[in-house]
This record gives sequence, structure tokens and C-alpha cells, in this order.
Amino acid sequence: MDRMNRDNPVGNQPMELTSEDLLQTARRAAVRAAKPIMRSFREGIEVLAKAEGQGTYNLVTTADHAAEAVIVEYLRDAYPAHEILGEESASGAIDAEHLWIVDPIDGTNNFAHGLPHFAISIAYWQQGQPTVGVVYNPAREDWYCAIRGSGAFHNQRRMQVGPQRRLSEVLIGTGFYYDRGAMMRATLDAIAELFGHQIHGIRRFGTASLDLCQVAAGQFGAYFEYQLNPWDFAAGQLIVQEAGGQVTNCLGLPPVLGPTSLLASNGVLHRDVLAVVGEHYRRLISR
Ligand code: LIP
Repeated sequence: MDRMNRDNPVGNQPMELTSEDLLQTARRAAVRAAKPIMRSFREGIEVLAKAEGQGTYNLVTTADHAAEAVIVEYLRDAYPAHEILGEESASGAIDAEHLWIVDPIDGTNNFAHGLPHFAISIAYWQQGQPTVGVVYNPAREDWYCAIRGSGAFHNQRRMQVGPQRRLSEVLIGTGFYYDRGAMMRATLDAIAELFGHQIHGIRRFGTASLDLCQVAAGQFGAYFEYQLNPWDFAAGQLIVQEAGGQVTNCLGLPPVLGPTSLLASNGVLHRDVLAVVGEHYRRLISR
């Protein structure tokens, strides 16, 4: 049976969904979305105003909307009964049994400024558990994929978090939400304190899903942000976990599938990073 019959049999009960089927569906949707994204990246990017009150620096482009429309159409065709939560338009319920979480262009500001460091992030969560994650940078043909319980892969090569046991041995990734007030200052204070632990450096690459993949690949010892949206991390979280890493919010609790702080690490360093990052976060939220 071809994919559509198997996944969407007319009049029959849908066959059991395998995680591999779901992964391939996510990959096919990403390949289709890459077409309008890369056409715009090469021929000209049209930047639109984001929603009111989100600052002039929270950019969105026509390619974001076009790519999300392509992904949503493909997923709806493949799995009509599933729900979809997307950054630009789809508003699936986060407690749905079968939920796809989509960021059509994570790192939109990078994309809008012509930096080839952005990604299509597609995750499938089942009953509130991350099950499949795909993060694809079409500008570099870089695929990061994971299936729960089956490991994480970068272009078919198995990923493993780094072995470092000291802050003085690692780079740490971070980011700044669309806030230029207390949250930004708390992030800067945490960065300053981390430097006091002789870290090798801070990296702010502007794409949360790829930052998480850098942790999974052992390139970052840890990555934190004081606010992300679910579509920024839903796929990357699973990729870190399947590479042997740990992901919590900045209070050390499991992150909710909603706006949340996030800390990812190789596991060994989690407590040490949390001691710094968590303290500044607690001061921020107790203001
Ligand atoms: C971005 C994240 C980045 C974060 C930005 C923004 P977007 O997502 O990938 O890590 O620092 O504030 O949330 O908005 O480009 O999809």
C-alpha cells in the first residue's frame, strides 16, 4: 500500500502508526516546506510586521507563512485526525493525543538578515510525550532527527552529548526572547556569572532548535533561554534527550508544552548550570 492508503485508508481503520512512518512524514513535510523558504532566501525575503506589541525586532516573513501552510497541508492530508500547533497559524490543543508542533522557520531574524542559520522544526508528541523530532537547516542540508527510544542522528550519524564534567571545559549557548527589559538583564547577569566559572565562551546563534542540536552533538555543554515557545523546542528537546542529555525548565522541572524557560545540558553539568541560571531566573520571576 502506498503511504496515503496506508496512513489514510478509505473506509478502513488506519493501520498502527509506526514512529518511523511519523518520522518520514515529518521529513517529507520539511522537504516540501524548504522549497518556498529557499526560493525566498535566494530571490528576496519579504519581511512583515509581527503581531502588535511584539517589538520591531520580532520579525516574520512571507516565507514563514508559506512554509507553515505547506507543512500543515501535508500533515493534515497524511493524518486528518491529528492536531497541529504552529507558530504562525495552526492552533492545535496542547493536550491532544496526536499533536504536531511546527516552527516553519526557527531563527526567523537570522533568515530575514540572510544568515544561513535557521531551521524547520517539526515534532510529533503523543499523549503529551515527545515521540518524533526533526530539525532541518535547508541552507546547509543539515538534518537532526530522533525517535523516542531510538537515539538521535545528525545526517544519519548517531549523536551523543559531550562528556565534559566542568563548566571550565565547555561552550554554553543562550538566547534572548523578544524582551529588552528585566528578562534581557537577567540573561546578561547569568552570562556574566557563568563567565566567572571560566567557561570557554557564550554562543548566541539565534535558533533555539539548532542550539538544542548543538547540545545533542556535544558542541555545547549546555544551552538556556528564559522564555521560548513550544515550537522552538518541541523537536530539539527530544533530540537532546535521545543523545543522552537532560532538559528541564530553569527551575529544574520538566518543561511544559507552552511558553517556558528552558535549560538543556549533557546531564553531567545540569546541576552546576542550573545553580547559576536558576538563581537569576528565580530573581526574575519573583520581581
Ligand atoms: C527564536 C529562537 C531563538 C530565540 C528568539 C526566537 P523564532 O525563534 O529560535 O533562540 O532567542 O527569541 O524565539 O522567533 O525565530 O522562531
